[in-house]
Amino acid sequence: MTQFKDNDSDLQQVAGNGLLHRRLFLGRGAAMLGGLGLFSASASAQQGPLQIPQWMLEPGAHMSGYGQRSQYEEGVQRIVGGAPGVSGSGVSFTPLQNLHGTITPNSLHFERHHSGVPNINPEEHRLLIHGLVSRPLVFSMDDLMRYPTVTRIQFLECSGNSFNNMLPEAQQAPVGVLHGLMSCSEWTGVPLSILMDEAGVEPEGDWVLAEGADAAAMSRSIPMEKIMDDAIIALYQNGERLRPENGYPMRLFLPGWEGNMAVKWLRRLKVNRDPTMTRDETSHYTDVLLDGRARMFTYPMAVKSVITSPSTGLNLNSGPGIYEITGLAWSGAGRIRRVEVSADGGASWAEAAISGPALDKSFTRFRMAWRWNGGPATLKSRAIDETGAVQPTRDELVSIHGERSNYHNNSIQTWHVAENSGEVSNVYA
Ligand SMILES: Nc1nc2c(c(=O)[nH]1)N[C@H]1C(S)=C(S)[C@@H](COP(=O)(O)O)O[C@H]1N2
Ligand SMILES: [Mo]
Repeated sequence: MTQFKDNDSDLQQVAGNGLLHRRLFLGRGAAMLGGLGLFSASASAQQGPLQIPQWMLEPGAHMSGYGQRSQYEEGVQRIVGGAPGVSGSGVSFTPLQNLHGTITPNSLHFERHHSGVPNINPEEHRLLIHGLVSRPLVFSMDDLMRYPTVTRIQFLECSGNSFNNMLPEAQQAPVGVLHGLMSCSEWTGVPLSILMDEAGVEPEGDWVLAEGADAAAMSRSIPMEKIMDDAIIALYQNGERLRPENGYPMRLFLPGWEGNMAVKWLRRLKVNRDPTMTRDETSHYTDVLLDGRARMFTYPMAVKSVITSPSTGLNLNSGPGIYEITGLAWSGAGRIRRVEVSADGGASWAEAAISGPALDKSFTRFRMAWRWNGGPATLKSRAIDETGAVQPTRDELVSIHGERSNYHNNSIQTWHVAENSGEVSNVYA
């Protein structure tokens, strides 16, 4: 937890329970805090001259062919889940509590596999486009690498993300376990519209079956409109080739749509008249409604945000003072227009500062300065996207879906800060 020394009585409170104006995180605002000495709470120069540390007494390690993080950071790990006794099927969560900024390092991208990670030799891998096309095509990796590519920074979120918060009792787990089935990367790949145009889609070809080369042969039906709009065959993730666990050597990437449709290890695209009704779009990834029926084909991930710090385990243990509240906001419908934060359980809200340009269908980092007075506090964030859609409360979502729906939970996360101890817990409120 970042804490600033609170010695400025002019910091303007803009909403209940100590929320301060977002200008403290805009432009030269932070420099103003620095000038007031607010950052230097623990950096006093009392200890005398700097010592010469061990690592200055001899040359350091040689260059290396492939970089590794510091040994002191090895504790930052994906949190690996999965059903007992089932090999290869399950999830691993991105440790959002350890990450800042908006890009997820490839090694920490969340994982969801239905039958493990295949070890694919790219020389032998082929992508077939067939069905209602005038010219079926088969691509080797080399063939595909000759096509033009596009590069975009976009999130990927499993529609099962935040399922923990649909359980009857609020779980006390790190924010990564509660919301870490999502990540954000720079994806580079070939626009699928180019390949489809080359194959020549028949007029009645309204759907595309996408199939993976894993043992699950996981497959989904994608509307042709999305395929021709912004779908890509992703080859690179944050500048390097995809990791095996994220679909090497190629995956389908559908900006803003539920993660399940981003078929990894892509081997086949079949153009059809209708959706195929595969196992993954009928038995799973449907939304149970109050009357017991299930809604299929909920594609875009709705507007959402979460405060990543403070959060469970990231307690306010330096006592009362000024803290940074920070988190992520994103929407499958486009850009984030605004993020609001509340410290009094939703009674009042203040606008957070947004870092950098809010990119389309991408993680957007928000920050808010907060003066914690040591009393109890209830923190929430609420995102609004460029379509005007507002993130719902858990109660609002439950009134539509009941509590039996595991998917598409975009409701507001609430953190409770305990009086005095500053311990943070997950609550439903
Ligand atoms: N072939 C194949 N594609 C797949 C899956 C899979 O198990 N097999 N899992 C899907 C699910 S449910 C999600 S949420 C995303 C996860 O992508 P990631 O593991 O790269 O995070 O991939 C999707 N694509
Ligand atoms: Mo998923």
